[in-house]
Amino acid sequence: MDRLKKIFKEKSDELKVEVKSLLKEHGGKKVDEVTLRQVFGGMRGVKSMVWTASNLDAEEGIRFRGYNIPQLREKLPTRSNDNEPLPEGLFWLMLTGELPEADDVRWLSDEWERRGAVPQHTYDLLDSLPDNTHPMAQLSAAIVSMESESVFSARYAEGMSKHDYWDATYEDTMNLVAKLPRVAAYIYRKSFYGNDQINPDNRLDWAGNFAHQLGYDDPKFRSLMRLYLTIHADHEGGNASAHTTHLVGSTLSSAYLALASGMNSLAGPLHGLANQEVIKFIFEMLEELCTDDPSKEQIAAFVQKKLDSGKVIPGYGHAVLRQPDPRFMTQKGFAERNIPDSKIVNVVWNLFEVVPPILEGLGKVKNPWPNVDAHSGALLVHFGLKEYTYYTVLFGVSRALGVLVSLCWSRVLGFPLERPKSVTMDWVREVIK
Ligand code: HAX
Repeated sequence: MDRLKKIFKEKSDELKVEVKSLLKEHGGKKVDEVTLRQVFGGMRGVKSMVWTASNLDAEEGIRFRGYNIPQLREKLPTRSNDNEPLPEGLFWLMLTGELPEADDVRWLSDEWERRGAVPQHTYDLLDSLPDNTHPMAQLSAAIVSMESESVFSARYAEGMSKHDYWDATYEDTMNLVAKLPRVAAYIYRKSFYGNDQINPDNRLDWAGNFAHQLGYDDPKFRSLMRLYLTIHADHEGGNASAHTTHLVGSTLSSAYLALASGMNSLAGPLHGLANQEVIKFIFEMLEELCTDDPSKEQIAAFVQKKLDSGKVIPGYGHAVLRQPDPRFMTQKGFAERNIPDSKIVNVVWNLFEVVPPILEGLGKVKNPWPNVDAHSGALLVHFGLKEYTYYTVLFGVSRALGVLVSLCWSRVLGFPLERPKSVTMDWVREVIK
């Protein structure tokens, strides 16, 4: 058993005992009440699942196993000559609850490198798709095609005991995370560089190697990828991509099928696709105003025009957060440290000043502040990655870390098939009488 799996097993054995006795003694305890508004309103805030990897506070933002992003930047191992955390370290932390040592992270980089080969039929499938297939649709199709390699599905077909589900899911998770950057980079080079593919560089870490295979070898871009793939990894369990992965996984679909479903969910413009919509919005604004340095007054007028035409301002608002997203602020910090004079980044910072008061003025937007997607595109554009239809794939590669860790935990804790209750309008009319 490998070193990470061993720690995960030990931790999960402890937690299993705790959960069993907790449910035996307190299983009937009420933890929430549901209002009619929540029933009609996308189940906002309804407490309905356990998610060990991270927790989201409306005011404070995300904490991964208790650590906020500034603490992660301080405590997770880094690559020499870089200050940004390695996503390998976050994966280790989310799975075990323990901060890894530098040597643990090196081991994990090597392990993912060892498991990274992508089946030829996945490349063939991608090659067969029309050029106008959205990169997120390509990612989803590629993940489904790799299901042929699922350890879970193979062992299940052979009659695996339910006590071994966690082990097979761990194997699928490690293999999938290892393969994702190669598949994602293949999609990028195929879609935008005439299928001129770049071989991995085995001396690099997971994120650095991804940057390299995309075709970007600027050390600052590698550094950005390490930070980017860390901060997008998880946002507790209720967001659409996490919840979708959880729901599909609860049917005992393999990690491949569950993750592909989560990616389909991430591909919606109210969720992960907002990162492409933000930069599209900015490009459109700059083109219309015929400047790359619009004034705040010009930006305000453009934002107002969008709102008047019945559109949302992408990158602003959140279902849970009620403050500027710490993931936005972290990216802002990266830009201030590394590329303070970038014009496109400056536009993002001006939007940050202009948009919140306008949204507040509408009187209905619960959170007028920027979310993670408001900043990421401008950083990518600065380094030359301008093909914005690809942006959500980057988000997806990162999000896989959190949702797959949680799938491992769901399997080891034996979470059952998810099946909430729906109601009819007749029931609603009856209940309010
Ligand atoms: N621009 C304009 N109107 C907005 C708005 C925005 N950015 N955010 C919210 N509103 C509107 C809603 O459309 C809603 O209007 P109606 O009552 O007329 O339907 C009203 O304000 C109340 O919405 P809310 O309760 O504040 O927000 P929700 O929890 O319903 O929705 C969303 C949260 C993120 C979907 C929403 O803020 C939005 O559409 N934002 C723009 C898209 C975006 O940035 N999505 C990414 C979110 C983060 C994420 O998941 N990243 O992956």
